[in-house]
Amino acid sequence: MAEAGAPWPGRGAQALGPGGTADPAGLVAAARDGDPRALARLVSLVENGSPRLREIMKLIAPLTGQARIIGLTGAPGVGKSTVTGALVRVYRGEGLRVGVLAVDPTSPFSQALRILDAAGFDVIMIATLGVGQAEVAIASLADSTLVIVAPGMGDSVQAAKAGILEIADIFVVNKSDRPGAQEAVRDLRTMLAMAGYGPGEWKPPIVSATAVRGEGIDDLVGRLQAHGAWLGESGERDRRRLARASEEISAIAVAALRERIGVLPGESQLEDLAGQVAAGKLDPYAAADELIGG
Ligand SMILES: Nc1nc2c(ncn2[C@@H]2O[C@H](COP(=O)(O)OP(=O)(O)OP(=O)(O)O)[C@@H](O)[C@H]2O)c(=O)[nH]1
Ligand SMILES: [Mg+2]
Repeated sequence: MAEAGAPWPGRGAQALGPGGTADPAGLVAAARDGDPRALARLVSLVENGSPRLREIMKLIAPLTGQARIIGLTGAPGVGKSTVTGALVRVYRGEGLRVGVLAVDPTSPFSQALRILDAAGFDVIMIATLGVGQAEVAIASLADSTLVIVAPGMGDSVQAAKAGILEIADIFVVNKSDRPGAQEAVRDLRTMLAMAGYGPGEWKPPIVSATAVRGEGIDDLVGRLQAHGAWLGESGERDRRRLARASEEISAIAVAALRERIGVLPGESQLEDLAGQVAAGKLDPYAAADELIGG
């Protein structure tokens, strides 16, 4: 999943021992030095739930929180990849290290994100497709979320329905070379006007772009910079990061509890208790107590 494309020269695989095993501290150091193989190895270790996951997370904790995280979301084909590519070129042109994560919402991408952050990337772009859970997940992880729409696909209307207003920090009307682009901008403007924003609130700007030609990208970069500044001044960055951290802790704690009490289907204790409850031998509250009490 991590296409953490390497903008730096690779330094070989010195952190990798025989059989691809490696000591996490060596891998982290190598990844921070710009070794793409060490980075890929770390990402795959966390994604595959390696027994060394905890050790890795502990090691990288003090190294995280530096990267600027930009989320991109929008219906299939609106131009997420094209916009990502254009932004990556601009940021790399400024000498920044940029990582790109393509998100599969079922995988623990927040941990891959942490790895990239700890590895010293200045900017991390995360993109997904489709409407639904993944978008919300991206918005909760990103500092700035771009909602991309394209004309003639009913996207802006669809966007409003999907509650995308709440997650958008910046709207991008891409494919502005196509008919209907101005209408899409107008629709979004109307929607934003109806939403109403108070003083001190961030009102999502609308950027018109033709990403295939690189048009509108400078404007977008400027808006991203302004949003970044607002995040800092308003205290919103800290609020978002706190919310992200508590979500992460809860998710890990709930998963650990589930594992501990064996709530997964097919686990023997649950099955046994279910049998007793179904047969009227035990009430469900008592059964739940027994499950938790272990
Ligand atoms: N006319 C026009 N086409 C564009 C523009 N930007 C992207 N495209 C084209 O639209 C198609 C889809 O672009 P992608 O960037 O792959 O879109 P995406 O949102 O990443 O698509 P998925 O990942 O499949 O959801 C490609 O053929 C692009 O070349 C644009 O500004 N104008
Ligand atoms: Mg794409």
